[in-house]
Amino acid sequence: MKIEDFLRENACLIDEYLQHHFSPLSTTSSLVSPILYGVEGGKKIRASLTLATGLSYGVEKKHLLPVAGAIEMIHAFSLVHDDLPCMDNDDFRRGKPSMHRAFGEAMAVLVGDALLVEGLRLIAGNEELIKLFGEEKVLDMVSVILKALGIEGMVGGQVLDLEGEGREVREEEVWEIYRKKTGSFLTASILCGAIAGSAPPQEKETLKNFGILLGECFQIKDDILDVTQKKEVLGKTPGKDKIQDKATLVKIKGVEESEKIMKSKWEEAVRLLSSIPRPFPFLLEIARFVIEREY
Ligand code: GRG
Repeated sequence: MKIEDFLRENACLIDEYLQHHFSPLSTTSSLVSPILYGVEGGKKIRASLTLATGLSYGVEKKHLLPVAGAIEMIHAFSLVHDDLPCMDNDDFRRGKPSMHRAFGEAMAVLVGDALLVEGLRLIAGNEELIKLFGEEKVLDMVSVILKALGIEGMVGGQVLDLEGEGREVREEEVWEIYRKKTGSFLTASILCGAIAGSAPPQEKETLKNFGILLGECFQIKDDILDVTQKKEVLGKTPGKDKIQDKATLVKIKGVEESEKIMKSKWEEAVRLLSSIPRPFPFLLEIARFVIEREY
């Protein structure tokens, strides 16, 4: 199966799963339609990382769907809050008006909150998941996600990202922003699949290091696309990093050198993954997609 087909199939499954999950609530809560607006579309890379890893450990895709769905809800939360006027102030996301442009700022804050909390609840409060994987693994998934979102993860990275605007930054600061803001949650998405599949601790450690490298590649590519891609393909406003004078590798090294660094990080990631004596066909293909993607 081609990676584009794998991603497309997963995107449909996740959208359908969440539609179905929230439909009983849709008559009682006006939050449901903006929640679905926030989750729909996008590449669903993080969900696919969970599914790809779990599949390599023999877990059935249908059993991983609540976890992958939750991962995408939490990712969507981060995009909704990232786009707010007090953050990166973006009017477009996934080829449509960003949440605060479509539903207003107060609602966007609340929808983001709901996506985060309900996403976590989809794992932590899911009896079916507890029956399938056991309480310990479910708790493990929740702690891995929370660690990835906390001070040493996404929220800490976002603070550094905002503090890095409009000033000279050292390369090491950029790597810290990339690892915390982007890499930590990508890594958690992989680890959730590994936990579901009872991966041995040493393999989880290797997958974690793979995730960190993949996160760095992902954010370098994101920053390159911000400079080189058109709005219609990107689905969001390009050229914003320069306007906001963001701390990016492209700002320090330029596009060409950043490409080279990204490719060498990707090679290292592939080497690392190949050291686990188990095939990871989809994970390897996602890693290639991450560096070759055009959006
Ligand atoms: C965790 C409490 C807490 C707060 C979060 C808003 C915020 C604080 C952090 C922002 C994190 C963020 C949005 C990082 C950027 C990561 C990134 C490059 C996202 C784009 O991901 P894609 O390209 O998007 O996978 P699609 O639309 O394809 O899903």
